[in-house]
Amino acid sequence: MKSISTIITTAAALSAVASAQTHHHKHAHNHTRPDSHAPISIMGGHTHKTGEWMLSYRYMFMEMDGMYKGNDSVSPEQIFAQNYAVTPTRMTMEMHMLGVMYAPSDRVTLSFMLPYMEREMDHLIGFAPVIAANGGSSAFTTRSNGIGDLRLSSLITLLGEGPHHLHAGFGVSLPTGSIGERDIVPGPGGRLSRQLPAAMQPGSGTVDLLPSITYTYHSDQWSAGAQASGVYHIDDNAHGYSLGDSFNLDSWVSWKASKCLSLSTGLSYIWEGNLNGNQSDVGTTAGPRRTVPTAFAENYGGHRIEAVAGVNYLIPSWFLKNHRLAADVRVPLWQERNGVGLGTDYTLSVGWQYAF
Ligand SMILES: [Cu+2]
Repeated sequence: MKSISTIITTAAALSAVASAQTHHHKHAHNHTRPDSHAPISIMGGHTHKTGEWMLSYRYMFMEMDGMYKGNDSVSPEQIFAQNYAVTPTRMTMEMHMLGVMYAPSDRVTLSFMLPYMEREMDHLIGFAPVIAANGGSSAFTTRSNGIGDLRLSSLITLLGEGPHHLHAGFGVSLPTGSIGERDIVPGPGGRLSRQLPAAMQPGSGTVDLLPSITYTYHSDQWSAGAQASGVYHIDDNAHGYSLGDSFNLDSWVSWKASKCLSLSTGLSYIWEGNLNGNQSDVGTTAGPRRTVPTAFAENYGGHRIEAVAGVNYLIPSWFLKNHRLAADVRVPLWQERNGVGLGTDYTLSVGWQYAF
């Protein structure tokens, strides 16, 4: 027993020395508090010190439920009354995202993120010939999954002294995700494999620019941050369209509840433009009717204000020391759609991060 307790004491002492050296080397102020990272759904919210690496995994689940026209929730019958044969009723999007960050210097942090996307969309049919072609059922679901678009960015620290930190992000999204996913979709001609609309495709099909700017402030018990970020699609893709450009404004306040736990709340504004161009391989007519709102560019985009609540946890024990676990949930307080489209219900994000 004596020798076991000696080993434990020695191991604990070595671990304490090792972690003290690590802290000294890695600038203790940055990664030793839970709120040194933004809420987990915000990308590029922190930078690293020279030589640091970070690995991360994020899982995001977004649910969209019910159709909107402008600010108003509308029924499937109201969509059919606008001459559509089919309407979406619900959609879920899941994202698994692997990330690597590396800082060649205190001023520059590089980041690499690769998502895997899974989407599912439920529909109702309001046009008798399509219901007949669907074996008499007025409901169907389409699914897609696959690798999404690879994002490469560099974050440049503009101000890194004292409690204030300001960094700019210059990123590019490369079209590694598919835009040719198909599934069985009923139409007047029967249940056939058809090209899915842009809303269901894992990729954008375009090279996109991802600019951002992030400010954070840290006091002893509190911190706050704000980030403006955008996605700019340079050109049209091989299916004749580009997704709408988008702009996000995120803000958050975090309270350091303990050395390892912080709670945050915030507000975000999310703006997304119309789809540009026509989706060349998506059908637009079902007899005298229009097919489905997602086949038409004017039904993409909109804007919303979301409330965010999150938790960051920095594991304090020496076995998983400095591994981070975080979660946040986003709920729209207000939303407006361009044309007619699914409203956002909520988004849940959870993640693991480890810097070394
Ligand atoms: Cu990081």
